[in-house]
Amino acid sequence: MAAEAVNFSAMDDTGVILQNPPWTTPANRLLNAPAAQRANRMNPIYRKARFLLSAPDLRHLPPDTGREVAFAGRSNAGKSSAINTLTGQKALARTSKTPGRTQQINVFPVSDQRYLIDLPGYGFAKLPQAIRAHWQRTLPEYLQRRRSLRGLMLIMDVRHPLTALDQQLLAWCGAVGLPVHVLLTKADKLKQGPAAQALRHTAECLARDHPDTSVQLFSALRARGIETAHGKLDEWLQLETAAHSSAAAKQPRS
Ligand SMILES: Nc1nc2c(ncn2[C@@H]2O[C@H](COP(=O)(O)OP(=O)(O)OP(=O)(O)O)[C@@H](O)[C@H]2O)c(=O)[nH]1
Ligand SMILES: [Mg+2]
Repeated sequence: MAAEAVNFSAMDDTGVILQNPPWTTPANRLLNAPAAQRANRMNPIYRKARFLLSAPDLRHLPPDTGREVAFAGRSNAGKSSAINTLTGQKALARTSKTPGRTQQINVFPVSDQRYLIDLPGYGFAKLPQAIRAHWQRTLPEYLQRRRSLRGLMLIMDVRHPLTALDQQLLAWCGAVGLPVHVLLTKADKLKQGPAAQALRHTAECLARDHPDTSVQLFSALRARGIETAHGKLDEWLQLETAAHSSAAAKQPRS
């Protein structure tokens, strides 16, 4: 897609997508309402999230009967921090300055049969080879087999988006028809101009190669972009609010 085809008046001061630029999916139109309407859609249920279990492999996950959204991305990108910010809890998921902190699949129920899943990161060369090999096998298997998985939050550092491993993950998701929403996180590390430029560049690449993928800026540290991300989670988890009744009618993944 040509760069000039992308409408970048489509960002508010937090850099989230407000209109219907070419890379948004029909479902993303839920995110495009005025601020007051979006506030009504905010679902307090996320604050009730709690820790359930850490699964070393897929066999230890809860029964595959509910709905779940997984947070994936490179080691240290900010997956666990994003879960904490989106649930309004400081230490629900364990975070660390050192890459490779999350090494198991951590499961956080937000309500009955509705889960947030914190995945181990990829791309950290210093992890023991056996651990990396195990995860390289387990991640595609999880994406392919897990029926409860309704969407993937792909967390990318806004300063280093779309690495080769991120592209591989996007390709796997595309192959199994799994919807992806990208959080370009650590947006607080960039000034507004460079952050908007990173959003535009990422959106253009996604529009070209993965047209059903949506993207927004996010900061766990400054709690920016929460409403938009909650909108996506509400939709995928079918967390009922009056404003989301149309999204709840969407077909489950087949
Ligand atoms: N400035 C800033 N720092 C962040 C943000 N999100 C996460 N961090 C920091 O980035 C580091 C890694 O965060 P984590 O949430 O542990 O990252 P992760 O992706 O879960 O890492 P692994 O579990 O090792 O794969 C920590 O030092 C966080 O404080 C953010 O939005 N802004
Ligand atoms: Mg983590």
